[in-house]
Amino acid sequence: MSFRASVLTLFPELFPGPLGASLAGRALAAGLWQLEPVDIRAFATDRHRSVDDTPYGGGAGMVMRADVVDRAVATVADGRPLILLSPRGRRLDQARVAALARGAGVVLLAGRYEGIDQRVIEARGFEELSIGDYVLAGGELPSMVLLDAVVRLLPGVMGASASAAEESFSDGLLEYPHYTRPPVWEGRAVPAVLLSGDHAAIAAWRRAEAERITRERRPDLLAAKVASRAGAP
Ligand code: 9D3
Repeated sequence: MSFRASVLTLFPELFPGPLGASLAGRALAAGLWQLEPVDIRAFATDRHRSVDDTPYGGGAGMVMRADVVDRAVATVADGRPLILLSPRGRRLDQARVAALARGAGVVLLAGRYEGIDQRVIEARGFEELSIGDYVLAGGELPSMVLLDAVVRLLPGVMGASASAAEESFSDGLLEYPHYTRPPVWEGRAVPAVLLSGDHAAIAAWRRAEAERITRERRPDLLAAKVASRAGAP
């Protein structure tokens, strides 16, 4: 009944990889989610276990076969969202991550080669998601990125205080700067307000810093905030 992630891949041995360590790894061991790598090559039928072929119309590279991919999908499809990690997908964002975390799980298809036969994408209704505008060798690392982002939001994975901090951060600003001991390091002092004990002044300073950093680095986030608010703080 816990969140179930099936990952269809030609490299099942890459999993759990980093998802077996730290927060996601502890949650996996605790049964808060399940990870099921599915070896696409197990669904090849010919002597050479081929999963790819040359593209109709010509061109560079190889294309993953619709029939082989579809047989792999059929063994796990149960109504969970079907997601193809793809450089031409819509960009993954925190809103999609949060929506996925509220559901029963995901079926992720990690592509290799130039791409996947379009017919299986359409026939199964795959949603295509990218993790950013740079070129990777395949969809396995993006699958892990998506799962890392989703798993930390599952009930019981983060502590209550971290979850509360998460909600207050979801106001669309980048984070304010953090400091800990020592109070002076290599001639650099911690901002005095943080040592003042004045909690209202500290909250105001952090807010102002978060806004300054967001304005300098990600003005698009501020624009999105202005566009989305109807008299909110
Ligand atoms: C020359 C055309 N290439 C598209 C930019 C082909 C191509 C390159 C790399 C096809 C697949 C890949 C492998 N990448 C992914 O599968 C992938 C990915 C990525 O490369 N960047 C960001 N997000 C993602 S999600 C899956």
